Amino acid sequence: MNPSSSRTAEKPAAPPDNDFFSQFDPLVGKKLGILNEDGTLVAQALPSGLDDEKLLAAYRIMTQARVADLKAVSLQRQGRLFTLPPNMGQEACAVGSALALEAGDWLVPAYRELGALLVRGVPLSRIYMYHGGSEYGSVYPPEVRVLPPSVPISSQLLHAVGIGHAVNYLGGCEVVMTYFGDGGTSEGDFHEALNWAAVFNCPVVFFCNNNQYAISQPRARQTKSKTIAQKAIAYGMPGIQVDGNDLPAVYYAAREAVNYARSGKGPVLIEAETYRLAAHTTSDDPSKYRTSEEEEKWKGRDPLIRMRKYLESKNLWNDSLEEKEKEEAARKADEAFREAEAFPPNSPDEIINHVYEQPNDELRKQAESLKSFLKWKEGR
Ligand SMILES: Cc1ncc(C[n+]2csc(CCOP(=O)(O)OP(=O)(O)O)c2C)c(N)n1
Repeated sequence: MNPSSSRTAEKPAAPPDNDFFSQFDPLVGKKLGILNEDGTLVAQALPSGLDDEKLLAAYRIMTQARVADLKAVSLQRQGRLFTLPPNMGQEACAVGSALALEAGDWLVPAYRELGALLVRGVPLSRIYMYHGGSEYGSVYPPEVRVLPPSVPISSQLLHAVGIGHAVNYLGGCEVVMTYFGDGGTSEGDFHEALNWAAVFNCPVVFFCNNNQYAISQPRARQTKSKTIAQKAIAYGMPGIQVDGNDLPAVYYAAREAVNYARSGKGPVLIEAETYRLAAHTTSDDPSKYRTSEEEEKWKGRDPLIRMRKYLESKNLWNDSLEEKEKEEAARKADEAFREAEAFPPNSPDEIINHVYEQPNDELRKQAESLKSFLKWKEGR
């Protein structure tokens, strides 16, 4: 699934106002759901466009993301990668949303969207390189139209709106999908981005991974709003809450949002309710702020288990296919890491090279300070 850079998507006719989104009043908090936790269907049918082939492809990428993520955490524990943010539990959000994009659309991630990057064709080796401290890990093939991960919270939303604005200016028909967490909604950048996108009708889908925590801060400490989706009302755009552990539901919400944005009607805010099953980063200890009861409850809602149960009920999957898929995913992850290992971390002098045309005094000072720290560390 490697999108080409050609503008393949046609600008469709504008749908009637809010026909899809008006079913999901974000103030009431009625969530879009398609698969129950036991893998049975909530409604009679899956949304159109989700045929067996697409569901299997989605499950395979979710599996690849899970296996690659667990491997990354293990490599970090061995000291072979640096601090990283695990994705476990959020695979349906990442994969379901990215699958709704067309070739030529743009994806502007935060740092917990491994599955979305894989959908777009970002090589896994680049992701490992990034976590291994090599700047080459941020260089993606241009045709995937994915920006590098963004760690400054919500700053990427403004970049996404900038791209959306450029699309309008150039008369294009691409859509931009951008990601952030529940904590990201407390940043000024979030409000500026949504406001600008709405005022100027930018074709941007704002995808909030509401994983219940911003490091140790629970969602209740970010906002007094009943839902995050309802913030859309203030900016004058549709907002929808979706079960983020339900791949078909995420895909459906994202596809409707992408169609809406592409038709020239402007941005949409999606709040996907999910849970990060692992720590915030490999430097975090969630037992300090979460109960094991809460973690167990969410483990039962694991998006991979739910999809697997559904696929098995349709005779599309079984234990032997599962085993083979995991082996293949592990083989690909091993190969990607071997490739990444050939790219060592950049030196302090190298990392300041591309901030400005020429490094300024402040950057040189920072590089010197990092060099003395590394020297001290080596001598310990
Ligand atoms: C502008 C900025 N402020 C603070 C931080 C430190 N920080 C890193 S992750 C994080 C929490 C983000 O939580 P959320 O947006 O919910 O995303 P999640 O990590 O849960 O996916 C914070 C405060 C940062 N990276 N950038």
